[in-house]
Amino acid sequence: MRILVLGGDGYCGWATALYLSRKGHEIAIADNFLRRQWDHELGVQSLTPIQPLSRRLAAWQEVSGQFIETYTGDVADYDFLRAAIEEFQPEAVVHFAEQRSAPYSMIDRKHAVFTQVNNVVGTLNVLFAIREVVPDCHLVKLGTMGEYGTPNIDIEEGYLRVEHNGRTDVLPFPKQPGSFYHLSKVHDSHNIMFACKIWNIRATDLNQGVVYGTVTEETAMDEALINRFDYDDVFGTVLNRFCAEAAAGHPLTVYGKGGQTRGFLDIRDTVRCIEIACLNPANRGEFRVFNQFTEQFSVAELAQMVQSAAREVGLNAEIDHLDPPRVEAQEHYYNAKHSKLIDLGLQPHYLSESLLDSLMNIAIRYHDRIEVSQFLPQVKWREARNQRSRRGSAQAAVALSERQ
Ligand code: NAD
Ligand code: USQ
Repeated sequence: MRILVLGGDGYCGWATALYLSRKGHEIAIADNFLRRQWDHELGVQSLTPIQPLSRRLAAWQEVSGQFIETYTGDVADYDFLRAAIEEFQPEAVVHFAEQRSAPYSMIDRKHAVFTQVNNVVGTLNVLFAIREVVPDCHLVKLGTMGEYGTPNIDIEEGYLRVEHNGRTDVLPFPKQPGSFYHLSKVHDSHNIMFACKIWNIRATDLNQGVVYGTVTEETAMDEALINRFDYDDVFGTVLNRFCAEAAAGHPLTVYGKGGQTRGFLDIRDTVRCIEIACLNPANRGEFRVFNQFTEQFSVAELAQMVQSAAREVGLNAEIDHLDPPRVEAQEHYYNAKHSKLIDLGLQPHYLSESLLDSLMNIAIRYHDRIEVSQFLPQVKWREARNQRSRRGSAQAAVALSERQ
């Protein structure tokens, strides 16, 4: 297939582009390197030493013999996106190109506005470009499990059968997102659903859980292909952070009681889920939703698992319960369905089997690059101004000022 990967220089996008390329698909990446700019803005860097995209792609061509096309530009710039889609003529567009950090979106007004404009306008542009240029193309859009929040009932895959005053209907599952970032995904979902209905577009919304791990078969083929590993308080996700903390001898930073339960998946399953979605497209006019995760854990369970894994390699990891920086339920019911991708052939990797290889050992290998000042959470949901905001205003990223 001809597959355009928007956001292909990022964490999920890079692993996906290589995986699909190795499978023989014709791949193009579009990215404007905003993610790399956010590292500069925040004064942080990936634990792993990632290479510039051009060097990554040259290394990929050398080890695999496969060429990946690139389009450098902003998905929120319609002329750029339309031209890229016109030239590449994709059969599927995989859309990763959004600002994906909840804490980043909660830094201050500027970052909240930026996140929603970048994400919502980008997705609207993708929808319009598909409609105008490649109406049969399948949109595979990365959503998030966080769109649902933590309701006191089972979470279904996208839709809920509701009985009300003697009548029944199947309606979008209620959304209770927990940050301006997660809200941007809800807005996207509504826009995509509407576009499918009015323009007969085909789309799959992949409500993905928290992704962990760095290593895929492809990124392991050469050091220059290494994927990013974020561990800072803004972009680092919980498991990466716990492993980096253990490797640096810092206590594991559980926010509050640690009963927060989420869906998780290995990055090797992310890339396979994308392939499954591309190979089994939604029908014209269909807005399909899959819950993309393989296991659910509470934050406290994860801390204990990391503590045990650390012990196996001779590290002593303490567990700290910090004042919760976010506004979220710390103890709650959580049971989210996730059978549709399994039914289509996903064979999950489990955390108990990959915690050491794909996370802890990577954290240990690069522990010299860890900055312990990046561990404590600096963005607080209820504070009007916080440390990240003060730093941000001193080193404002070009992109932020351009969009407002
Ligand atoms: P990432 O930040 O590593 O990658 C996103 C990429 O998109 C970056 O390379 C960035 O430069 C690019 N980008 C952002 N805005 C752009 C724009 N306007 N134009 C062009 N390029 C742009 O993020 P990720 O972790 O790879 O996440 C990818 C997608 O998956 C996001 O939509 C995210 O919401 C979703 N997701 C991620 C996770 C996770 O745990 N990482 C979990 C669930 C869902
Ligand atoms: N947490 C801690 N300690 C930490 C970091 C996080 O206790 O040091 C807690 C958070 O409070 C939260 C949970 O761990 O309850 C998950 O936080 P996270 O930062 O790992 O993930 P989250 O903010 O939810 O966002 C990540 C990705 C986002 C994606 C989302 C999937 O950054 O792009 O959409 O996971 S989901 O969680 O299903 O919404």
